[in-house]
Amino acid sequence: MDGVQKVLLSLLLGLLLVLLIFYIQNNSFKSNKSKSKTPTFLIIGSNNSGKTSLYYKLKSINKEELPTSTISSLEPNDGLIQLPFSNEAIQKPFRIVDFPGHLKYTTLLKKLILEDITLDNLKGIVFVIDSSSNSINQENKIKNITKLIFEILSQTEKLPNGIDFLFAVNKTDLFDSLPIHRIKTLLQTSMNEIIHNELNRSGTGGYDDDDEIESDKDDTVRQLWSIIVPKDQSFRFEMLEGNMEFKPGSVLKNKIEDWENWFDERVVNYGGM
Ligand SMILES: Nc1nc2c(ncn2[C@@H]2O[C@H](COP(=O)(O)OP(=O)(O)OP(=O)(O)O)[C@@H](O)[C@H]2O)c(=O)[nH]1
Ligand SMILES: [Mg+2]
Repeated sequence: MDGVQKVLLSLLLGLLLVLLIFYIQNNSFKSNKSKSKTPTFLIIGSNNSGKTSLYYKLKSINKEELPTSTISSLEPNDGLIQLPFSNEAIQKPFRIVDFPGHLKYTTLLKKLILEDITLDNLKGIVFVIDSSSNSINQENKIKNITKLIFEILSQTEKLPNGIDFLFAVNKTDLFDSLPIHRIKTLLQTSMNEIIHNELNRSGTGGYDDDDEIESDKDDTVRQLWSIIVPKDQSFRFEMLEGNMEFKPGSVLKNKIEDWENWFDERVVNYGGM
């Protein structure tokens, strides 16, 4: 092969490579685009609460195979489930995403909600909580849970009807599992603290409306919360636009009927059947 042939051959290979990259990018863009139009349910919550176990359990209702065990997730699990569970004849595909629990991923989670799933397609959020007192009593546990709830509600409550949450109080099979009303009260008290700290900071949008310069983003969030929680009142989940349901269960013991029903109700309400 002479020099000219070698140059021509490398040019040809280069061109093929460019075409291949273009083809792959184009196709993955298309599949992302169609995925992001699918109505979606999101599973979030602190780490080790049982999110991935629930994700696979829900998939197994659709007769998909369960993995024998889960490890702490570093990446989201992103798939499809057929809903409603209770009526196979009218099932349609819904996207379901299990997002890892570490607080350090919160910015990524917000990006996923706002830019990938989009609030329009988000049909509900399952917030999984490990109900064992062993877990709840860990230092800063409740605070970390409510920080995440606060961050996500600060986005979802911007919608006129908010987004519905299912607080899936998991691991009720454990002997030290706390009753659901106790968990709800702990979360409510902690949320109240976060909200009032936020609103009493000086700046615009909160209760103490002075003209210090604050970022616009902070101001909108504070304005939103000042409308949700009237001055001198304590936060209650019932004040939110989205429907907030607390339901006990256990993925391990297969006690997830209440949670299945919650999905089915959302799907019927969604009207997309
Ligand atoms: N006792 C009990 N254990 C459970 C239950 N559900 C899940 N687990 C266990 O809890 C551990 C954590 O479960 P995962 O599903 O991996 O938790 P995760 O929320 O996905 O955790 P990260 O990915 O780290 O955020 C595993 O050992 C599960 O077997 C339950 O209902 N009861
Ligand atoms: Mg996981």
